[in-house]
Amino acid sequence: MNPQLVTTTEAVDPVFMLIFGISLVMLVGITTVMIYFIVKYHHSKHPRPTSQVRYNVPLEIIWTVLPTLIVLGMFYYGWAGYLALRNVPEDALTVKTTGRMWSWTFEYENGKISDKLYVPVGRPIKVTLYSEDVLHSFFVPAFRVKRDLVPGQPQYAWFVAPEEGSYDIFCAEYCGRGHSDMITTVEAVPPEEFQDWLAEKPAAGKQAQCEQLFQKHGCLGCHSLDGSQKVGPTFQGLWGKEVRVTSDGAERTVTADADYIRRSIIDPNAEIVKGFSATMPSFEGRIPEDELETMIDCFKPEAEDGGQAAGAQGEELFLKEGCIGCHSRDGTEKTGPTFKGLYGKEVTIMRDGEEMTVTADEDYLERSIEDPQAEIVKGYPSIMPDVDLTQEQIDALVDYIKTLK
Ligand code: HEC
Ligand code: HEC
Ligand SMILES: [Cu+2]
Repeated sequence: MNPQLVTTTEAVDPVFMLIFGISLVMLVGITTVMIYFIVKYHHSKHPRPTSQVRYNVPLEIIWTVLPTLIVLGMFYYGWAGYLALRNVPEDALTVKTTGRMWSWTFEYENGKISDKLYVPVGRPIKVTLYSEDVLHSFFVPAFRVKRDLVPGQPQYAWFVAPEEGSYDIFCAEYCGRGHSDMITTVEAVPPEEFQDWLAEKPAAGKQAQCEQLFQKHGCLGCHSLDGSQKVGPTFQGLWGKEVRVTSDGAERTVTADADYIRRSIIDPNAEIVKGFSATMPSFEGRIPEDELETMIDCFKPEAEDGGQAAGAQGEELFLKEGCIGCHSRDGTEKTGPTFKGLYGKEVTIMRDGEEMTVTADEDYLERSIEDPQAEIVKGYPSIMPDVDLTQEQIDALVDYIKTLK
């Protein structure tokens, strides 16, 4: 048998059916014979033992050899199936999988990190399994794959997704309070789509999105992002600037805040920037409201001064350091509070045994990450680990949390 020709499902299912079938025949057969004997040799029909048979050689041989063959047969198929599970096909794609309380992260050969296991359909995938804390177990029922993660002892498993789809991944080893949150999926996609996904830069964050948005609505024909002069003023450094404008024939100074920028886009001719002519068309009704809000956000300095790169780094850390195991980004409750809308929120905490309310500003977020036990959010257990991070990493995480509105 060449184990490399089968998938994990093909390796496991026949063995399972064989053993299950034999067990079923045994159960039914033995029970039937047992009931038959109970009736036939009942005490009421045979008050005294009458049999004089002492031994029966052919019978002894049959019931020794037959079960031995059956058991050896089960062993053989089981062993062959096991080999198929342990021999990873040579063209397998390796994905480093880390389990920790209570999340999974997947790291690809090019460094891309994800919280879902994206795989191309039809290609064998080797997952190398690492645990950062306690025992976990990587379990994908659809592919009959289950392997324990042992701290300090790398493990592996492999599988092939034969069809597109989303397949559950569970942790099959009880690992504490958030164990049931340790779920994610294998996302099997066509190979081309997988390549595109793999090549996508996580750093293509807000800045690229903003540029795309400005491009889409044609703003960059008249405005630059780099300070150079075009038909209109540059967008660089606009946020918070004092701008001289003419409105209703009178000149005055306004501060370029969100309101001003919104007015400038919706009703550009109400206030004309000094030194420019009223050539900007109105975009009223031409930009959907959500895009308009994103666009106004794009003027905020983080979008320009590299803070966004830190945000992308923050997202990577959020996945890599396992914050995602206890904190959601979409408002769902996990073991810890969600990060959605956290920045700027009023949080009730316990500090030195006293209850108080603080505002979740940068300082607070930084303290929460640096010294998680000093202030405990009310209603939550004080189980957040003290993760070893550099100042730069903490800043990146704080920046990232700020973007989760
Ligand atoms: C046809 C050229 C043109 C296009 C297209 C254009 N603008 Fe303008 N924009 C101008 C000019 C000229 C001014 C300066 C005069 C004024 O205030 O109307 C200006 C002013 C502004 C201002 C105020 C700038 C300041 O320094 O105070 C903002 C903000 C702005 N535009 C945003 C946008 C956005 C966003 C888009 C795309 C949705 C856009 N513009 C598309 C020409 C244009
Ligand atoms: C094992 C689960 C767990 C992990 C992993 C974890 N946290 Fe927490 N975190 C918690 C819990 C529980 C709380 C609430 C209790 C407290 O304040 O300590 C919390 C609180 C916080 C708070 C304050 C939240 C608020 O609503 O005020 C921040 C910020 C935070 N964590 C950041 C992080 C970051 C960043 C990481 C990743 C480096 C991380 N946490 C990893 C469990 C976790
Ligand atoms: Cu687990």
